[in-house]
Formats: sequence, structure tokens, C-alpha cells
Amino acid sequence: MKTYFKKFLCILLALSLAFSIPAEIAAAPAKSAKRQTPLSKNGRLKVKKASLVNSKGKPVILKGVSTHGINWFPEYVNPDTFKTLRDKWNVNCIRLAMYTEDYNGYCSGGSKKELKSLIDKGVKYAAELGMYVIIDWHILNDSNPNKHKKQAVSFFKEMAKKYRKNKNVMYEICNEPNGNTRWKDIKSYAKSVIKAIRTYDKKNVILVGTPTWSQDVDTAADSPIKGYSNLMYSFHFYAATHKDSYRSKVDKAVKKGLPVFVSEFGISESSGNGKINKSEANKWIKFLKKRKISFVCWNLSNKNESCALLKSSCKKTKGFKSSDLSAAGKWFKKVL
Ligand code: IDC
Repeated sequence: MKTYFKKFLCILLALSLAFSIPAEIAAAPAKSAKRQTPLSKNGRLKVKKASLVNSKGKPVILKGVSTHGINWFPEYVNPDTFKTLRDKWNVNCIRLAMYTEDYNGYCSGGSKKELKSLIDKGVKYAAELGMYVIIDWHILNDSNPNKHKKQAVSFFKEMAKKYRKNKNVMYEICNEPNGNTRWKDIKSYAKSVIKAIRTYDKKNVILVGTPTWSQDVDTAADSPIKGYSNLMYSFHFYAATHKDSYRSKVDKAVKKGLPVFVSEFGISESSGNGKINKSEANKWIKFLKKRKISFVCWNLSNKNESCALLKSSCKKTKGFKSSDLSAAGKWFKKVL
């Protein structure tokens, strides 16, 4: 009798296990697979020869979205926005564009405290979501980065001290040098800023802008910065303006072994407005993917301009529907 009772108990136990635990077990792998993030998959990125690679040395392509200036559109520095971009768009990198000399820029009357707090939030949200994040010192009107070099050095020192342990951070030290700024000038600026960053952060990738709105990567390739690792050089394009001859410039640089990163591009004209050119844009994406070059699209905002990814009627900051997207936004989401 006793043994029957034992058997009965065993069957009961088995049945209860069969109906409760397996469901959890079955769900477990799916959950953990879902929890894999770009960062948990790839770890801290580094530069190997001309390529961006993951912690195991395998090539990685970052596919990113840039904010508009955080001084203009702070509302998109928000965890729900980033999560939508990660989960619904397949974006693995956010660029935080902080203008230095434009509307409330860091060096032109903007609140340094507020701007840095936005950067801190952006880095934190990206880290929590396992996304990479670029801290972009967005020079533009201040054509020559040397103009605010002192402030740049102290800003990046502070960032590097704070974020040296963050595996998801990259530093972009000068968005687009332009005007009469020569590569020589940028190099001298870069050496000071890189030295400041490397005092604290020995590893995270640093992006260096190139002359003529970050187009002259071929010039940089003739004389890259020596003595530091994990440096890349920015190339920017706007597909309705920059075509074949610009792809040749990139090719020249890559062939010389320069690590190139497209930290900003748009599919409009270089003004950020006017026509978009999807067929040139598709050529660019094919070109970049073939060379395993990362690309970050300008810009996530609802500004009424053709490079903005949202329609100006869209007031949402998350869960964007197709009807919320501009033509550029629809195109980019499809690319991703
Ligand atoms: C543009 C913005 C526009 C803003 C302007 C300020 O799209 O809303 O009024 O800057 O000067 C760049 C720059 C980037 C530009 C963009 C389009 O890095 O700041 O943004 N662009 O003009 N380089 C080439 C194009």
C-alpha cells in the first residue's frame, strides 16, 4: 500500500512539474535570447587595422541614428525613444550631437550644466539598453576646432574620467571642421584632445573629424595621427549632393588603411533640406556595407527639413508608426 502511495505521489509530482516548470523552461531561452543587446553581443569595440571590431576581433557595423542638436531637441534623449529605435528599427548606436557654437551651444551661451546632464542621460539610457553611444562635439559655425580647444579639452577630460568604464561610449571630438581649416590644424587639436581623453580612458574609440565638413578622409590617410590606438576618422555625406567622386575619396582612404567611420550622413542635399535621393543613398549603403563601414543617419527630429526622420506633424517621441515618418525616415527604417 505504502509503495502505491509513494508511486501516486511521484506521479502527482511529475504531473505538476509537467504542467508548471516546462512552460518556464521553454520561455527561458527565448527571454535570454531577447535580452541579448548589441553591447552584450559585441562588448567594447576597438580598431583593428582599418576596421571597427568587437571584443573578439570580429568586424562590427554600427547602424546609428544621430539626434539633432540636443540643445534644440532635448526631448528625444529619452529611454523610450532609444528603445523604439533599438527594437523596431534595429539601431545599435545613438549619436548625441551637442552643438558648440549655434543655438544655445556649449560654447555660445548654452547651459553647460544642462547640456552635460543631457549627455549623461543619453549615455545612461544607451548603456541600460545595451546600445553604443557617441558623444559628439558638434562644431560647425566654429569652423576650426582650435577655436574652442581649451573647452574641448576640459569637456572631454571630464567625459573620459566619467565614462572610462562604460564599454558603450565613443568620443567624436570635432564634427565637421570647415572653412580654411587644414588637416594640420585638426591634427594639432586632435593630439591635445586625444591626450586628455587617454589620460583617463585608455580604450574607447575616438572619432576624429576631417577637413571640408569631414569629407577629406583621403587627406587624413596621407598623414594619420600616430601614437594612439582605437582612433577612427569621420567621413560625412549627403546623398543628393555627394556621389561617386566622394565614394572614390573614401576608397582611397580605406585602401591606404585608414579606419573610416560615417558618423553622419543624410539622404537630402548637404543643406539638410531640398530633394532626397534614394537611389544614390542606396548606392552609398551598399558601398559602406561592402567595406564594413559604420553609418549614422542625421537626424532624429520632427524639424521641417528633408533630412529629419520624422514628419513635422509627429509629436511622439516613441513608437513611431510608418505614417509618422518622413520619406527619409521610411527609407532609413527599411535599410535597417
Ligand atoms: C543642420 C540641421 C538644421 C540646423 C543646421 C544648423 O539639419 O536643422 O538648422 O544644421 O546649422 C551637417 C552638419 C549638421 C547640419 C546638416 C544639414 O553636421 O549640423 O544640420 N549637415 O545641413 N553637415 C552637412 C550637413
